Amino acid sequence: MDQPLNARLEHLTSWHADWSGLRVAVLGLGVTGFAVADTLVELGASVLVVAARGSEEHRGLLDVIGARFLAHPDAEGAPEELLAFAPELVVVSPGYHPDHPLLAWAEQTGIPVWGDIELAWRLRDKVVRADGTPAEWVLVTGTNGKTTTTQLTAHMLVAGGLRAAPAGNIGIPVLDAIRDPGGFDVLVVELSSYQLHWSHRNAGGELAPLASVCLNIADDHLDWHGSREAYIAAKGRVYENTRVACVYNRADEATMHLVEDAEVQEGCRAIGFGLGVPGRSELGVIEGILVDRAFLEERHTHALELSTVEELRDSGLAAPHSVANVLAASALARAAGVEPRHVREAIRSFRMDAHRTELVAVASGVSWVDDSKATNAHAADASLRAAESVVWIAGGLLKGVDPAPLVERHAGRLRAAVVIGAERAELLAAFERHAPGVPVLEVDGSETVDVMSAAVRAAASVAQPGDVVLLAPAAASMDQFTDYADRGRRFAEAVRRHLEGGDGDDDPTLPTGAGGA
Ligand code: UMA
Repeated sequence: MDQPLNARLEHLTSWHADWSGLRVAVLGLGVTGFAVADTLVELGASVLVVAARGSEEHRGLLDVIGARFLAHPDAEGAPEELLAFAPELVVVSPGYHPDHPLLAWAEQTGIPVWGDIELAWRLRDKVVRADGTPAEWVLVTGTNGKTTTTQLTAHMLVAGGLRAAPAGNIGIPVLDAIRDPGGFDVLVVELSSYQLHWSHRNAGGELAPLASVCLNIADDHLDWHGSREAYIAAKGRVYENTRVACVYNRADEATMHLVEDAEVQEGCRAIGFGLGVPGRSELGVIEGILVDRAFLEERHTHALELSTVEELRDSGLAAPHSVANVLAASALARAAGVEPRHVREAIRSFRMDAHRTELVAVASGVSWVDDSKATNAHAADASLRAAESVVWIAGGLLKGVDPAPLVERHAGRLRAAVVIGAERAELLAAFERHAPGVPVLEVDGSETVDVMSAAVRAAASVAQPGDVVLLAPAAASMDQFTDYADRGRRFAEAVRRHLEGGDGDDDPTLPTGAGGA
C-alpha cells in the first residue's frame, strides 16, 4: 500500500529544496543509517537515529555531526522520545523487516517511509554535469552476480571515457556517491530486493534509470518479503520508468516477464542476454564470440563483436554465469553509449576482486569459497546468506564485536563450523548458545600447526555434496596471518593440496560443542 503523501515531502525532490527543520527519524545505524543522517544534517534537517544497536564509531560520529541517537530494542513499539520528536518522515535502512514494530507504527500513524535509495534519487542534483543535469543511473539487481556485474559495468563506462562509479548494495551508500564533490556522469547502482522494496513508493521519488537489469531470480530473502511473489515483485521494480534499455536474462523467463509487466518510458527497449546465439535486440555468444545484436542499426543482418570466451578466460570470467554477467554488463554499457572496442578493453583489464567470494574449487559436489575479505560480521553475513548449506570457517580477531547475532542468524544453514583464530572462546560460546545442534571443530592455534591445512581437513571431514565450504571469518586475520589476502591465499593453497591428496593426515582439530564431529 502506498504511504499517504505529505505535501511538503512532495516538493522535496532536489538537494536545493528547503529541507531545513524537517524532522526525520532514521532507522538503523549501519553504513546506510549513518550516510542518511549525515546527509540530512547537512541539509539542515532535524535528525533522530533509532536503532537496536550501533557501533561505537558510528555513535561517536553522530555526536560530531549533531544528530541524536536513541537505542531501542527491535521488539518494542515507538518509545516516548520518538513520539515526542514527532517525525514527519522515516528513512529506513534496507535491513529492516517490513513488519518491524517501528515501521508498523509509522504506517499506522501515516508517516511516510522512504529508503535511502529514494532519498538519494531526490538529492541527486547536488553535483551536476557540465550541461547542468545530474548523473545518469544504471540499476543492477538479481539474486546472484550483482556485484561483479555492477563493477564490470562501471569499469566499461570508465573505459568509454565516462566518469562512472559503482554504488549501492555493493557497500557504498548511494548517498555517499551523490555527495562526491567530483561528480559523475553515470552511477551504477547495485540494488538489493530490500532497497527495491522501499523504492518507487512516493510521488517525486520514482527512479527513472537510463538502463536496468535483473540478472536472475532464485528464491532468496523469502522470509523478509513474505512470499516468492513479493520478492519477485520487488526485483521487478528495477525496470519501472527505465528510459533506454530494460535488460533481461533469456535463460530466466521470470526476468523477461518483469520487463513485460513494467511501466517503462516511451522508446525504452527490451534487450535480452544469454549464452546462446542472439536474436535481434539481444546479446549472446556465437562460436565463442560475444556479440551485440541490439545496439546497431543493421541488427537484422549484423552483429558487433565485443569479446571472446578465450579473452574472458584471461580475466577469470569464463565460467557460464560469469559470461552471462559480462553480457549483461555489456548491454548496460552499450545502452549508455560505450563503443564495442571500449567494452572489449574493459573486459581485458577487469579482474575479479581476489578473496571476495572467490570460488577456489569444486570437487565431489562441494564448493570451496574464499571470502577472506569478510573481515567483519557484516561482510560474513552477506556471504553466508548466499549459500544454503555451509561448512563455515570462521574466527580470528573479533575486534570487540559480539559474534553471537551472526551465529544465531545463520545457525539454520550450517552443516558445521570450523573455528580458527586467537579469540576462539567467544565464538565457541556463541555456537554453544545459539547453534547447539551444529557440529563445531576447533583448530588449535599453536605455532606448530598449519592453521589453514588443519581447517581445510576439518571442513572436508564434514562437508557433503551440495555444501559450500566457506572461509568468511567475520574477523581480522593478523593473529595468524599477515593480512586477509595471505589468509585467503593459504586457504586456496590448502584446498588444492587437500584435493590433490597431499596434505598429510595428522589431526590437530579438537571436536567441541554438543554435536562435535
Ligand atoms: N537494525 C536494527 N533493527 C533491525 C535491522 C537493523 O536496529 O531490525 C540496525 C542495526 O542495529 C544496525 C543497522 O540497522 O545499526 C544496520 O542496517 P542494515 O542492516 O540495513 O545494514 P547497513 O549497514 O546499512 O548496510 C546496508 C546493506 N545491508 C543490508 O541490506 C542487510 C548492505 O548490503 C549495503 O552494502 C549497504 O546498506 C549500503 O547500501 C549488505 C547485504 O548483506 C552487503 N545485502 C543483502 C544482500 O546482498 O543479500 C541484501
